[in-house]
Amino acid sequence: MQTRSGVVTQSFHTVSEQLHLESVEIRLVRLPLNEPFETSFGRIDSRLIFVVGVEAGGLTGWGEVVAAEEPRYSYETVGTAWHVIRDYLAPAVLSRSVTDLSDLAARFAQFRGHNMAKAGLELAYMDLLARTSGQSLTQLIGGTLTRVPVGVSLGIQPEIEQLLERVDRYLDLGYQRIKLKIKPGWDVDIVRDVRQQHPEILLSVDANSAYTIEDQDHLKALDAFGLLMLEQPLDHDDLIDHSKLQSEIATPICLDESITGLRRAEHALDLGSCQIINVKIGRVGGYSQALAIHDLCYSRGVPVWCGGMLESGIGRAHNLALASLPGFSLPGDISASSRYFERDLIIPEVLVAGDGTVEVPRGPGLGFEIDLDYMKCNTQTVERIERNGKR
Ligand code: OSB
Ligand code: MG
Repeated sequence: MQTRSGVVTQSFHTVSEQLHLESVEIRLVRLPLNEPFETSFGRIDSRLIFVVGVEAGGLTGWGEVVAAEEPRYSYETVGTAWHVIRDYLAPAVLSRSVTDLSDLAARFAQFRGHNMAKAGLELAYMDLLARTSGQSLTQLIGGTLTRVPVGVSLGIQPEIEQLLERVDRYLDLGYQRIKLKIKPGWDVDIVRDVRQQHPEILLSVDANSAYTIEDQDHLKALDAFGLLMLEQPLDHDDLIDHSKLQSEIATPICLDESITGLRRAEHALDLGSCQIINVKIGRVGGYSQALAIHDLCYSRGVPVWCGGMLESGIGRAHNLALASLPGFSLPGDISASSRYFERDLIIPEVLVAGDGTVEVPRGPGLGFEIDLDYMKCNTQTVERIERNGKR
């Protein structure tokens, strides 16, 4: 059977169910964070979760738009996604039956950018498609792993003591890899301290674009600590300077922000801008692009892993399905629900086992129940776009 790019697994193209979508529901749900999360671009105390629901034939598919409230990680925000889904993407989905994922992606491709908005609808569509055909998402996309290895992303702390305490805490919980957020002034020294305490662990750092190529010598100092990778040190849209930096340092560069789709991934690999890719379904515009990037990297032997965006359980469940593909050979940023939220939007919550793995759900669709009561009682805004153009 012809596979997606001649490489991987079973083809989900065989699942062809014409889906006559009746409505798209968009909803903003405020969830408090257990503790503030700080990166090189700022600190947040709660998460405004953007939930997307699509309906057909009495079933609902669920997705999540991972955009933040402020345009820092990306130019997209919950506000821009709301506008783009309500006014452009939802009408495009509702205008006529959807044949398959590539039909959906082709309709979205006429609109430039806004990948997180597009991904939110693709996720909901794929959950619905899986439920309609009585499969789990992992089955639908050709996942092979039944449990996926996970790591944790630790934000910038006021003092090194707090960071060391959190490293110990998450290692005790079993997490297989520790990722430290870094920025100028919170980098080489803290990495040295963590490495001294834990000489053997898988350790990586993520700069979220906090440096420039002028910082090359400073970043080279990280080579002393045997890091698994240095994630996105330079500009969010840069491939050229990353290529220069990679030729000067030994630590493998992993790109996150810079990889906005398949073409960018190809260019990054061709230019030698990175050795590893962080795949986020939201950043690349949905399953169609995420699967294609996975296939490209798998065929070239480039490791990929599944990134996170402080998703609720809905986005987290989709990440688990994605991370079950065979090319996801490094631990993902897929932590337990309780790492961020007191109570999640899904039942049961996502749990990390003592061996640092999470079970890939096998039930229909995303494999979790949605906690509708909790979702409704935390909803700030909700709007329904219907097939006949009514709102
Ligand atoms: O750069 O990977 C990132 C969170 C929000 C925005 C960007 C990033 C992150 C994380 C946290 O690192 C990953 C997670 O645990 O969801
Ligand atoms: Mg990152």
